[in-house]
Amino acid sequence: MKVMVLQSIFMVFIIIMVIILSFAESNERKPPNLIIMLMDDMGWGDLGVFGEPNKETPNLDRMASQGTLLTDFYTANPLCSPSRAALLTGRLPIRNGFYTDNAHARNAYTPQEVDGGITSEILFSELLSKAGYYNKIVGKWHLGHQYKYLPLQHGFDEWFGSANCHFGPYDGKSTPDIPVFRNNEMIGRYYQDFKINLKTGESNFTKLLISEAVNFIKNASSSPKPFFLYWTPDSSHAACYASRDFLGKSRRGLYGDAVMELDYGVGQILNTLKELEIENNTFVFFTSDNGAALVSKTSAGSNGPFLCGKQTTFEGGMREPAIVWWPGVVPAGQVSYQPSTVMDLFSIALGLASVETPKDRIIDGIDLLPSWVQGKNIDRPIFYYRGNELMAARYGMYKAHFWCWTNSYDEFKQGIDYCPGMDLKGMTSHEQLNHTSQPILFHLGRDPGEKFQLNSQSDEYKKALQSIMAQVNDHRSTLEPGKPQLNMCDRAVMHWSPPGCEKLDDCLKPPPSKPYKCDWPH
Ligand SMILES: [Ca+2]
Repeated sequence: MKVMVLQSIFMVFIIIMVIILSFAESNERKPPNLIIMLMDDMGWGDLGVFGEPNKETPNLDRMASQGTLLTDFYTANPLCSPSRAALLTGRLPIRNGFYTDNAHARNAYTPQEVDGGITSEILFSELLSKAGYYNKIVGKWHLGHQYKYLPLQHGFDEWFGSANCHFGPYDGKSTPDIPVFRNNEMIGRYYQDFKINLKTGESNFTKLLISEAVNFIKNASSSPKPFFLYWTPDSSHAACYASRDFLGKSRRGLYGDAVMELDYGVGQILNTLKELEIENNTFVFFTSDNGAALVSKTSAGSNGPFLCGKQTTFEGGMREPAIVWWPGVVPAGQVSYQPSTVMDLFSIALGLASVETPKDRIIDGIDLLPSWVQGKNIDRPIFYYRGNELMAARYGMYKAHFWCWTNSYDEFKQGIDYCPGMDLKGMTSHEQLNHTSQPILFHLGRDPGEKFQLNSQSDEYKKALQSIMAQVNDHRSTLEPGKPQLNMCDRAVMHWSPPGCEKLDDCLKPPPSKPYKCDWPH
C-alpha cells in the first residue's frame, strides 16, 4: 500500500515536472509579439528623419536609427477606412469591399450613417487569435460601427477607442455624438464625456491611448500568450488635439503639438518593451493610414516632396512614413527602398505567427520582412485605386497615371483643395481625365514630385509602359471586385443606442429606417 502511495506521489511529481518543462519550453518558443502603430492623416514628410525642418519627432527618429526606414511604403487607398480594411485583410479595397460604385472613382469611408462594414473577409487579427495571440486595439477602428462589425467580433480580445473619427460635437437630435467603447460597450461619447476643446485643441484622449497601450503591454508580457497591439490614435486627424503638456509646444501649431504627443507615445511604447526586456521578441511597425490632409493648408501635415495629399492617388496621398523596429532581427540604421504596402503587414503578421495564408482568396500582401531585413528588393507592382477605378500603377521606378482627378469644380470653388499650391495641367484636374489611351508616366526616383512627364514617344516611356501594363493586365485577369460595402447609408443605423448606453442613461431614439445611396463627393 505504502509503495503504491509512493508510486502515485512520484507519478504526480513527474506529471507536474513535464507540465512545468513544456510550459517553459513553449514560453521560450513563444512567437514574436506584434505592435502596429497606425497614425491618422500623418504625412511622409512629418518625421524629422524624413526631413521635416522643425525636427520635432525625436522618438520616431531614434526608432528609425534603431530600426529600418522604409522610403517606398504605400497605403492601399488615400482614405482612412479602406486603408485600414486593406491592412487587416491583406487585400485591396476593390477586393475586400471597402469601396463604392455609386459614382465613378469616389473615395468612401465609414461614417456613422453608413450601413456596411467588414463582412466576409478574413482579418489577420482573427487568424492570430486562433493561433493563440492575445489582441488589443487601442484607438480608431473604422471598419463599420454596427455591433457585428466591431473589433471584438473580429479577433480582438480588448478594445479601447472609437469606431469612427472624433467628429462632432453633434446635437443628439439629428446626429448622436460618437461613442467611445471599452470592448463591446460604449463608455461615453466624444465631447460629452471625452472632452475635446475645439477652440484650444486641448484633449487628454491621446494620453489615455498611450497609457492603455503601455498597460496592455505590461499585462500581456507576463502571459504565456504572444500579443498583438494595434495602436491607432487619431489626434493628427482634423480637428487636431493634444493634451495640455504638448499644447503650444510645436513650431508647427496644433498639428505639430499632436504629432509631438504621438511621438512621445511611440517613445513610451518602445521604452516599455525595453524595460520588460521583450524588445528582441517584438516586431514593431510605425506608419500612417493615408497622406497628410493638405486640404487643411497650414493646419495640415506634410507629404515632403510628393504631389498633393489625402483623397488623391498622387504620391502625396498614398506614400506613407514607415519604420520597422525589432532589435536583434531588423538591422539598425538601415534604409529599405523595397516598394511595400499596408497589405504586406497582413502577410508578415501571418509569417511571424507561423499561420498559413488563406487559400480561398487572393491576398495582395507579401511577407516582405526578409527584403526589409536583408536590404534586397523584389519587384512587385503598386496599385493606386480610388473607389472602383484603378487610377495609377507603379512598377520599378515608373508610375503610370490612367486617370487623374482631385475633386469637382463645385467643391474646389468652395475652397476644398487637395493640392494647394500644386497646380499641374492634366494632373490636378477638377474634371476626371481619362488618360488610359496614353497614360502619363513619371520616374519616381528622378522626379518624386510627379512634375516632369516622360515623353510618350521616347523608348524609355514605351518600355516602362509595357512593363507596367503587363502587371496591370495580370492584376485585372484575377480581379473579382468584392461587393461594395460603402454604397448604402441610413440614419437609423447611427450610434443612437449602442450597447452600454443603458448604464450611462444615454440611449437616444433612432429615426425610422430610410436607406439611401450614400453621397460621396470626392
Ligand atoms: Ca486617415
